[in-house]
Amino acid sequence: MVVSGKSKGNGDLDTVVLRHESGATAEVYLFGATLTSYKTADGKERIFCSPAAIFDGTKAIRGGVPLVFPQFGQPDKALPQHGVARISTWSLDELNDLAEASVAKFSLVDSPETKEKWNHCFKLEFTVALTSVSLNMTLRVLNSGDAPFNFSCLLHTYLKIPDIATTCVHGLAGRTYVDKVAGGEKKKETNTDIDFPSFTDRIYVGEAPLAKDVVVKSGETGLCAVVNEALINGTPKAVDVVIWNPYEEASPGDLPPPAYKEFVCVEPGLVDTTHELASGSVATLSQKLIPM
Ligand code: TA6
Repeated sequence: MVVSGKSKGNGDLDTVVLRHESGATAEVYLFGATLTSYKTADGKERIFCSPAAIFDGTKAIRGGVPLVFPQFGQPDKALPQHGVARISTWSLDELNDLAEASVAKFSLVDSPETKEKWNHCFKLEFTVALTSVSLNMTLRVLNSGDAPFNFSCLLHTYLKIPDIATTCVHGLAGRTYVDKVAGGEKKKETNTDIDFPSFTDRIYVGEAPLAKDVVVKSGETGLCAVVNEALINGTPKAVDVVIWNPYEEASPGDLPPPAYKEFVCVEPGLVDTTHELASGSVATLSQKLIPM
């Protein structure tokens, strides 16, 4: 009987390894609650992690699924780029091996350190559910304070692919996107399949249908179906989808070329605008990976 459990990863950092009876596995670092590996039952790795990722707790792990909260990018200079969630150590609250899924739940609450940068009370929960055919990740944001706050959140998923030159993302045709490579110009997606001939950094803005399914393909071969959705107080919200590949020109130091060739980021979020969360209210953001 395979069982999930606590382990140690790179840099001797605490991790949780999820093992499903099908043979599928996943690994999550308590640092940032960063999922760094998802292997399907056939043993194939579906998540990209940089070979130069830093595992000493001084900066976000490069790759996997970094959790972005309470800001996307760095509009508030008092906060780190992409906020505090991915650079904080989370707690493991639950770990259950059920027939249908192996599930781990992590949490992070505000602290003097976070309040120094962002003076609000919150509780984050990150739930990972591993099944024989899928991986479901849900980030839950609770405003545990007495006053509303404005926030953004995102799952910064690095999907492993054979080659960015043959990869495309299907399902965003017709959507408006913010092209950050073109200075934030708003454009309309006219392509059925988005390919990646060069540095790409786009926010596909949420609209109806509010949840958003895309398919990542290599040539005409489907690699992974990706289901993205968001709710606030149980009401579906239009989920934004960020698509990123830095190519060599925008590759950061912990992502030395040619690593950019091996991943595409497909990132569900509430990021195009900030969202207000009233005291006691809850937002959830989820992504389900269904490898093909
Ligand atoms: O994926 C979108 C993005 O905001 C890009 O603009 C780029 O900054 C990327 O995230 C990586 O950010 P990081 O702070 O992890 O280097």
